Amino acid sequence: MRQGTVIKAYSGFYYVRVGDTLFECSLRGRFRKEKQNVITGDRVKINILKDDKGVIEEILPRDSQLIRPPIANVEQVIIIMAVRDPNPDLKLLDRLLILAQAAEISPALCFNKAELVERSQVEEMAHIYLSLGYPVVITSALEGWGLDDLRRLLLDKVSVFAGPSGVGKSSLLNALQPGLALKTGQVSDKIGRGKHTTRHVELLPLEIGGLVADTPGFSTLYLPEITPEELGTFFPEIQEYQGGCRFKGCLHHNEPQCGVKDALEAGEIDNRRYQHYLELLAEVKAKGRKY
Ligand SMILES: Nc1nc2c(ncn2[C@@H]2O[C@H](COP(=O)(O)OP(=O)(O)O)[C@@H](O)[C@H]2O)c(=O)[nH]1
Ligand SMILES: [Mg+2]
Ligand SMILES: [Zn+2]
Repeated sequence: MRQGTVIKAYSGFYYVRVGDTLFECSLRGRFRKEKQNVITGDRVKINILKDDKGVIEEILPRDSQLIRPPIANVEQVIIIMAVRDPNPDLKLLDRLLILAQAAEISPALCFNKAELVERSQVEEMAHIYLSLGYPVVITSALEGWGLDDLRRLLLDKVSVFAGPSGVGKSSLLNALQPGLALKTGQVSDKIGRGKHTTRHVELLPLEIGGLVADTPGFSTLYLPEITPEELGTFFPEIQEYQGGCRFKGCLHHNEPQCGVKDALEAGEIDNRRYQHYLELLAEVKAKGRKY
């Protein structure tokens, strides 16, 4: 048996990539009986029948799973924002960072359309996230630079792109690998809505090694069921300064003698990030009350 990765599922067949070869596989009947479903990204063991045909014999345990779009074993989310047109939505960016970490998927950031503003302006934004320990790349899909940095991030990993429509996700993939010829300038990101709910997800193999989903990750932006106390664990700067909080379980909001608020006042914590933390905290608390 050979081990491979399901890169798409379509019309009852599963396309499994083993090394550089693609096999069209069916599923052993017992998986259907056991109601074990196979989704894009699953690592499977197959028996090769002949030519490019095979049968999936075994499904290996998943490390992670995105629900919408349904992809297993995603290792990395590349959060993409344009520096202009549309202006970066930093609140959405912070939310996507939390969603990625809560799903145990490593986030990285990409600021695209960087040729549209002064370099110093992009670097200022990049610096905030770099200093928190997140990988950041700065690109222009239009002018074709920063792409090697992006390739280095994607190398040998299973990644999805995330970010608003129009920031250049499809353009970046095309610039990375022109053979992909993905449609750009289209509002094709709204999967799971309207009539196109059955749209299948495909992982695109990169020539450099690595797989990227052809649809953006996280179509739902609701925070998962995390407690107010957990929220802070997804903010590296809160982790860094909460040792200075007087009260155990401090939420760094109205509590006195708070190390995080002290750091904020000292300018050690970015004020906008802290405001986003408070907004997300309110959301998590409101959600908790419903149950
Ligand atoms: N100026 C500029 N425009 C870009 C860049 N990358 C993409 N675009 C344009 O932005 C628009 C949206 O791009 P698209 O790739 O469809 O974005 P998506 O919705 O995130 O997939 C298109 O008109 C692209 O030509 C860039 O680096 N610079
Ligand atoms: Mg697109
Ligand atoms: Zn505190």
